Formats: sequence, C-alpha cells, structure tokens
Amino acid sequence: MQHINKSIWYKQPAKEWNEALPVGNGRLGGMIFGGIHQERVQLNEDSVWYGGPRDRNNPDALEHLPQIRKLLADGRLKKAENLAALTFTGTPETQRHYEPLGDLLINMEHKETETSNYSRELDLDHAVTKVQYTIGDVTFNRETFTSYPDQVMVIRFTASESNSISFRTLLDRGNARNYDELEAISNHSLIMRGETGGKDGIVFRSAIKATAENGSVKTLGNHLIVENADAVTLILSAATSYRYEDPEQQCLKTIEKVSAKTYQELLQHHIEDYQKLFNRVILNLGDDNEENADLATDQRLELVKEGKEDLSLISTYFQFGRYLLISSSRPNSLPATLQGIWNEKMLPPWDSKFTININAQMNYWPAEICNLSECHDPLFEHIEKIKKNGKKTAKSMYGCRGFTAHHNTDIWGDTAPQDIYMPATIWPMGAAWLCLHLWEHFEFTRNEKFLKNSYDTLKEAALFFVDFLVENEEGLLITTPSVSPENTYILPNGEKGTLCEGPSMDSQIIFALFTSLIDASEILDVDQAFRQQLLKLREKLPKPKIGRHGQLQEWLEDYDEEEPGHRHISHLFALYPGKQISPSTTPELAGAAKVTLERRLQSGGGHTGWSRAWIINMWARLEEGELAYQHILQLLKSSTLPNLFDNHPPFQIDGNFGGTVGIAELLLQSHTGELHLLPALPNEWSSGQVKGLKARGGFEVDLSWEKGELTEGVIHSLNGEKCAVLFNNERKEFETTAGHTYPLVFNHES
Ligand code: FUC
Repeated sequence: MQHINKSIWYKQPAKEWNEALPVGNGRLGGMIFGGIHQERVQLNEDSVWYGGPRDRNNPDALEHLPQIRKLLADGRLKKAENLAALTFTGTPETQRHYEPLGDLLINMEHKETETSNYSRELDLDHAVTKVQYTIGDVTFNRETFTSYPDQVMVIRFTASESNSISFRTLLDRGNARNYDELEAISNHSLIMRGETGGKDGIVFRSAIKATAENGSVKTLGNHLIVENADAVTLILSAATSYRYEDPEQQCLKTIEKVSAKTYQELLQHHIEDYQKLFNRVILNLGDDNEENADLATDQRLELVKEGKEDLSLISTYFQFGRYLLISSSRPNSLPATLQGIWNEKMLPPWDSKFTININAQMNYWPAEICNLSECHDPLFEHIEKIKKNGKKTAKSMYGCRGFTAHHNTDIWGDTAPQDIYMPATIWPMGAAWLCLHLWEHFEFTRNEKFLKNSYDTLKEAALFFVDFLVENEEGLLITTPSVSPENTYILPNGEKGTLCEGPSMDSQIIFALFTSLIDASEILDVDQAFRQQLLKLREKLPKPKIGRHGQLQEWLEDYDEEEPGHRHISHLFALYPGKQISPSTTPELAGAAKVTLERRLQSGGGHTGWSRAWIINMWARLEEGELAYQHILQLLKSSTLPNLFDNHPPFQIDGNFGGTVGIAELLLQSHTGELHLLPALPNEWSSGQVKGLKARGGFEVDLSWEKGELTEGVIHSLNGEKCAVLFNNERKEFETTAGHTYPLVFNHES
C-alpha cells in the first residue's frame, strides 16, 4: 500500500473502538476494526434513537416567570435558582438518546495463523478502508466503504490465490440481547429486526447479503457461511421507521437493487460522489519526508506528543475533518451528533445528541469555508423541526411569539430544557445560534432563493426575542432568566450563581441574529417595519464591555468567575464564530478579548478537545498565527485519539471540526467584508498551498506562498460580486463577473 498524507494507516488491527476507522454516508456508518481472524464493523444508522417525540415543556414555567425574573433583579439568586429548578426544567428532565445499530462480525477461516505484512488504512482520497495481510503464501485484502448514492455499506474480500476466502458472519447487537430476531431470509441473506425501546421507539432493520465468485454461500442457523471463494462482496443495508413506514421492505429493496451492480460499479459511483465534495479543497503544508514514509499514523501522533512537528500530519488532520463531515452529514441525513454518527454505546456520553450551546454549531463551522456547503443541509432541515417544537416552548414557557430552544436537542427537535443542571439548563438561546448558520450559508453562497426560504425561520427566531427581552433600569434590553454557558459567577459578597440577567453571549447572539435579519430584509426588500423595529431594539442591547482586568466581561456586571479556566469562553462568541469584534474593526474590544483568552489559558483553559479547537479559531481571528499553531499542536498532543478522533475525553467529534476550521481560518478570513489572505500564517508554515477555500460573497480562493509571501493568489468569482482583498497591509478592490477567475499580484515590499 502506498501511504501518502491523505491516508491514515496502522501496522496492527484496532484493539479498541478508539483505534478503529470510521466510514459513513451521512446516515449509515461503521467503525472498522480490521481484525485478521475476526473483523468487527460496529454499525450505526443515524435514526436509531430510543423513544418517540414528547412534550416536555414544564407546565408551571410561565406562571413563575415573573417571580423568577423579580428574584434575579433583586439579587436573590438561590431563591431564583431553586424555583427555576422546579418550574423551568423539562418534564421529564431529559431528551431522547442515540443508540448503535449493532455489529457485523466476520470470522475468517484461515488455513494457518501466522500473519505477516499487516496494514490497515483509511484512504481519504477515496473514502475506503483497506485491510491487507499475508498468511502463508496468500495475501488477503478487505475494502470497506459506505456509499451515499447506493445507500449501503459494501465490504469486498479478495485474495492473491483462488478459493482462499472462507468466513462465517452474522449481525449482532449487545451479544444478541438488544434485538428481537436474526433470521436467514435466503441462502445468502440475513436480516436483523428490533426496536429501540421507549414509547413510540424506533423500529429498525438491517440486512446483509453475500455474493461470492466461485466457492459457495449458504446459511446455517443465523450465520451466513462463505466457503472457498475467489472474492466476495458483502452488502449491508439498514432502514428504520423514522423514515419509512415499512423499514424491512426498504432494507430489502435497497439490497436487491444494489446487488444487480458489480463491485466495481458500486465503488466507482461511491468514489465519484465522494470526490465531487472532497476534491474541492487541497491543502499542502509540507510534504511527507522520507522518515515519515514508514511511520504509521499512531506512531507519528506519538512523536508529535513527544514534541516533534509534523506539518503533513496537520494537513491530514484537516482533510480528515472534511472527510468526517462528508461521512456524517449529507442531504437527507440527520445532522452530525456529538459523535458524528459513530457511537457504540446503548447509553452514550451526553446521549450522543445535539448540544447546542456550542458543540453542534462547532460541527458545522467548517461546512462553508471548507467548501462542503451541502453538508450543512441536515442542520437546516433540523432547524425546521426545532422551529415547530420551539414555537410551543416559546408560547407555553415564556408566553412569547416565535420559537426558542435550550442547550440541547434530539432526533425529534425537542426544545424544552435538558437536565437539571443550573449552569446550562435554562438558556433560551440554542435556536437563535443555530439560525445564524442559515445566514452564514447565505453569506458564503449568496443564494437568494435560500435566503428567501429561510427568512421566515430567521424572523421567527428573532420574534421570540422581541417579546422575551426585558428592559432593565438602565434602559438596556436583556435576557432573563439565562446563564453564561456553563460558568458560575461570584458576587462581591462571595455568593455564587449561575442563573443571571443579560449574559454577554446572549446579547452577542441576539445582535448577530437581528443584524442578519436587518440585512436579509433589505436584500429581499421585505418587512420594512420589522427592520426598523429591530434596528431600534438592537441599539438597546448591552454592548460588549471591558472589565476591571482589561478583559471582556462575561456577565452584565463585572463578576469574577468561579472557574477562571472554564472550558466555555462564551463571551468571546463575538470574536468567533461571531464577527462583532475583530482587530481591525474594534481594536479595543479585540484587545480585551485577548486578555480574556490569556486569563482562561493561565488557569488551565482549553482542557477539552472542543474548547482547545475554539481557542485555535479565536487566536486565528486575533491574527495570532503563532499562538493558534501552538494550540493546534496541543489539540494533537492532548486531545487526539489514535484514530485521529477528537478526545473530549471521551471521543467527541466537535474538536475535529473545530480544529479543521481553525486551520482554514489561519489561511483565509472573510468576516469583515474583505478576503483576508493568510491573515495569521504561523512562521512554521512558511511555504504551502491551499486551493478551494470559500469566502463570504461567493468566492473560491487558491493561494500559494513561500517564506510567508504570497507567490500566487487566484480568486474565482461564483456570483459576480465586488471583491475586496487584503494581504499584509495592501488592499485591492475590483468588480467581478460570475464564473471568472482573477489572479492577484501583490507588492512584496508592502
Ligand atoms: C457541553 C460541554 C461539555 C460537553 C457537553 C456535550 O455541556 O460543556 O464539555 O462537551 O456539552
């Protein structure tokens, strides 16, 4: 096997889940262990969740809202929190959780046991995993992929000698404890039937079919047996009642349809589909040197942990992030959860659902800039489910129009508060933040039809705040009750609190939401009166404030925080992913943001993977390339598992996506209205090349640089908008025509 920097590879099978390699098509996923005598493919289907939809809105919320607000305004924190814990938390307190689909277990029958030349690989160029080993004189190969166009997983077994492939296989789920039936439905197919449990739980089906070249296929009991074949193609399909009335029929229909195609055809369709997305971006920060050629990915990661720099591993990490988004979020799939789609636990960490006070949003930060706009779709579809439920939550809990969601949601788009955890639970900002992704998609694509379709959703999200905001004694419009996710403040008298009035993040999110609507209504030439109303309301939102340490204030008052190194840095939303603060437009606030970051880091901040990834983006926005790079290294050193999955700990995929976009933000930024080229290039990345990053305004950008200087810059205009470009201190502005390409020439002395 040839290992280039777009491959992740190992010299031994995975001993545990965090070493296995992920494949997926947005909906159907697998973790490939690559065992020699037993292959385990841990399976997921994105709609296998426990239980059906419920109304968990606390019926006593609205009645107690005025009292909680009054208690907070009077500074009686504990009373407010105690009352809120009873009247504002969900009934019951938790949303639904994600479950695994099961396992495909394949027991190989090899004539001998002595193995040599083992390797396994995830080929990022083709989205195929490959396992290879030699036993005796025979070299065995196993390739696995999950096809988006054909909606199946395909495993292909080949060997260097004819009649060498024999195995038995079956589907499993919790050692046969967590499904109802496993049945041979023909002499070459099995089906697993089950339900996830809970009221209105999901009905699932998964089927496999083996096709052998020479040799034989039969079933015995609930095993599928292959004997003495030259090559075998194993196809796996899955369907649930979430999407289909008759998931069994769907499952079998898919397998039958796909069986008519040859392996080569399936592979080719898969690669064509995948490469249409994957090949849009090229990143080269440094070639693999000779030394690296023999080093497997886990060995290279170990060396980075010991302090060695490895620029091509960083390019691989970047492309792996793009691979993960393509594999866990495609049109018609559900959005990527905390674990993307890959989860082996019946009760996963944080339910493997969608935490929307940072994590689900972080999953989608790379979508636009890394040229995977379509992968953003599932999030937009899910926002519509949230909108429906969130209208009920807005009305029943707060007596407000529009819609709202709290800090989590699930497969059903549940919007009632999650957990009874005061630092996080009562925070009505989740939907508003998600809606900013609609605006971001528009900004990058400039697709007015999309904006028109999304306008009502943006407006309903804003309407909630038109009703919800309360004017305080200083005439400021504030959210109450709320929290600054998920931190605790200390009052001058030493009392500690979480529930509060007007945390900075809330005002920043509302500022961004109102601004997007003001702009959207102008672009679409609609809703003039509403626009005027939002302009007035926006004026009265609390502005970002600088506190006594020179830091950006996290709360309306200049409180100290209980945990100065807290993983959430919510009040820097305005720096990233927001754009209210930047060194060029608000230098003083950018300085304060820097102080905040430094203070967090001095106290051990960034200790979870996603928090570290956020910090990379913040340093990128502060144009501190060197610091950002140190945190990229730190992400690899302390928060990356052997299979390059992000480690919260445990595995949580947001850090992969946050790290990926952080790398892109060092090379290109466009949030201030101009395309800022190489805004924060680390010294160590002195030469490199990136092609195909996207910028706001509908531009695609290719850059090459040497010794930190641009040697080539090309802008592709997709929509014919005016383009402003900034490199070092040189700014150029020019009109463009859609479909045209503009090479840039910069004066290197500037
Ligand atoms: C938020 C974070 C945690 C974790 C969880 C899924 O609550 O504060 O660190 O990422 O989401």
